Amino acid sequence: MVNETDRTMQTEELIAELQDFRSEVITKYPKKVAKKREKSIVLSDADNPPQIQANVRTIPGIITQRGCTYAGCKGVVLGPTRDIVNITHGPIGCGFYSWLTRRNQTKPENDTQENFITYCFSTDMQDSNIVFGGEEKLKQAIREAYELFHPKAIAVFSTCPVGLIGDDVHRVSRQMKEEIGNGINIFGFSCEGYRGVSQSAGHHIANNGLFKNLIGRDDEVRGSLKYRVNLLGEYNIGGDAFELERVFEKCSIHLISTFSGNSTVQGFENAHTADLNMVMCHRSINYVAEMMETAFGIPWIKVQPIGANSTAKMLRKIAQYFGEQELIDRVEEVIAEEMKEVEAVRQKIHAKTKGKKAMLFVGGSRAHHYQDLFEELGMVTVAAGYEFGHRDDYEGRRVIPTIQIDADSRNIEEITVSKDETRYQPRKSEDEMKKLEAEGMEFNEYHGLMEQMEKGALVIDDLSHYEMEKLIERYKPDVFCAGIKEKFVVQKMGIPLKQLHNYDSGGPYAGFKGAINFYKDIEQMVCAAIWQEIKAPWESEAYVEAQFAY
Ligand code: CFM
Repeated sequence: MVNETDRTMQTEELIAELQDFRSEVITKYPKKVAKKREKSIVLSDADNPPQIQANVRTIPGIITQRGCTYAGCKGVVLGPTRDIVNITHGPIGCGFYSWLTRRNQTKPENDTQENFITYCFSTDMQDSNIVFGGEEKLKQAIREAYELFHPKAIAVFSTCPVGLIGDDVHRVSRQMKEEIGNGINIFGFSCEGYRGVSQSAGHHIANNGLFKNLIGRDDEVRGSLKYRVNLLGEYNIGGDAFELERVFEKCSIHLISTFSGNSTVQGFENAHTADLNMVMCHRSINYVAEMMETAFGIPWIKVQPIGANSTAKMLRKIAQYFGEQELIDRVEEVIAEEMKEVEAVRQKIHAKTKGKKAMLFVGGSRAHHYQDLFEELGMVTVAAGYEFGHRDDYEGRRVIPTIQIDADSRNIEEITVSKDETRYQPRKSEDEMKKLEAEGMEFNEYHGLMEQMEKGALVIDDLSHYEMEKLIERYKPDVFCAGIKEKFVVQKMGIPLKQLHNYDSGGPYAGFKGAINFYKDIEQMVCAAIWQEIKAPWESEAYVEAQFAY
C-alpha cells in the first residue's frame, strides 16, 4: 500500500520530471520562440489550474496541427448539412474542404430527399478572376447550381483570395436570392482562411451565419410536444449522430436538430422550438447556444456523450431537466439495458488495457472528451492538448471575462443578439431554474479539460511536431491520438496512432454502442506486439543532425 508520504513523493517526482521535459523542449528553440512556447506548456493541477496560453498565432516555422478559418466554417460546421449546396468561392485547391473529407455521415430519410454532401462545389477561380474580380463567376456558379439541383439553400464560403481582392460574397448572395426567387435562401460567409489564428475563427463565423440566416425561420412545432432538445456541436463523424439518435429515440427524447451531424435546413430553421440546448463540442458551437438563449430563452447545458458512463450522465441530466417521472424511469431502463452489453465487453478488455498510457492532441474538444473512454478502459492520459482550444476549453468558462481580446479575435464579427420580441419564452421559471441549480444542474457552464486531468500531467496547446516527437521519445505512450498529419510519423516511432478526427475507418464512438466499438479498437492497438518490432530508418542507419544557427 502506498502511504501518504510516498504518494506526495511520487507527485513531486512526477512534476519535477515533467518540468524537466518542458525545459528540455523549450531550450531547443530560439529565445523568442522559447519564451512564447513556454506559456502554452503547463502542468495540470485541478485544484489550482494554471493559466495556459491558447488561441494565439502559431509561430511560423513550427509545424502545427492547425487548419484554417475556412476549414472551420465550411468543413466543420456547415459541411455536414445535407441539403445546402455549399459553394467554395476560390481556387480549386481549396475545394478539398468542399468535399466529404471528414467522414461526416448523413442519412436522408428517403430517396427523394436531397443529399449534396458527396458533391464538391467550387468557383474554380483563375488568374483573371483574381485580377478583374470573381463576383461574376460566383453569380454564374450560383445560377448553375440552382438550375442543376434546385436546392432550398445555397451557402457561399470565402477563401483567402476572395478577401484579398475584395469580392463581396454577401452582396452577391443577396442579389442572387432576389434574381432566383422561389423562396431560395442564399447567404455568404467571410471565412477567409487567414481571418483567424485557426479553424476556431471559422466556427464563430459559421455560428453567426447560422443564427442570422437559418435559425428561427420556421415556427411550426412538429412531432412530440414533450422533451424537445437540440444537440449542438455533434458532427456525425463515423456515424456518432446515428447512435445518439438511436439512444434519444429509445428514451423518447425528441431531437429537433443537431448542429450539424446528419442535419437539414429544416432542423436549423426549427431549432428554436426546442426546450433545451445541449452543447457537446463547446469550442465550435457555444456561440449558437448563447445566442439562442438570449433570443428565445432556451437554456443550455454541457453534455458529453463520449464514454458509456458519460452518455448515461447526459441522459440523466436531460431527465432531471424535464423533471417528469415517466422520463426519469425510461432513461434508467435504457441505461440499465445498454450498460449490460457495455460492461460485458468493457470488463473483458479492461484487464488488458488497465494502466496503459494515452496521449491526446486533437482539435478543440476531443482531447478532453475521449479521456472518459480511456478512463473506462483503466488507461491514464499522461499528456493532452488542443490544436485550437481557447483558455476556457482548458481552464473552464469562469476565465472568459479575463481573456484579453486581441486583434485576431476582433477580426471576427460580433453580432448583437437581443430578445426576440414575439418568440422569447423562458423554458423554466426563475424558481424552477434555481431549484435545478440547487440540485446540482449547471447551466451555461463548462469546466474545461484541466479539471479532469491528473495533477502533474502535461497540457500543451498547439503542440508542435518537435514537441510531439520529444513527448513520445520520453514517455513512450501506448497509444497516441491525433490526426492524419501525425499518424505515420508516430507509427514509424513504434507507437500506434488512433485518429480521433475521422476515427480512421472506425466508429461510431459516441453513446453506448460507440463505447463498445472504441474499447475493441483500442484493445487491438495497445495490445498488439507488432508495434515494438517497428524500427524507424534512423534507428538503424546513420543520419546527419543539424542545429539552428541563431
Ligand atoms: Fe469540435 Fe469537432 Fe473537435 Fe472541432 Fe475539428 Fe472534428 Fe476535432 Mo477534427 S468541431 S473542436 S474543428 S469536436 S474536425 S468533429 S475532430 S479538430 S476535436
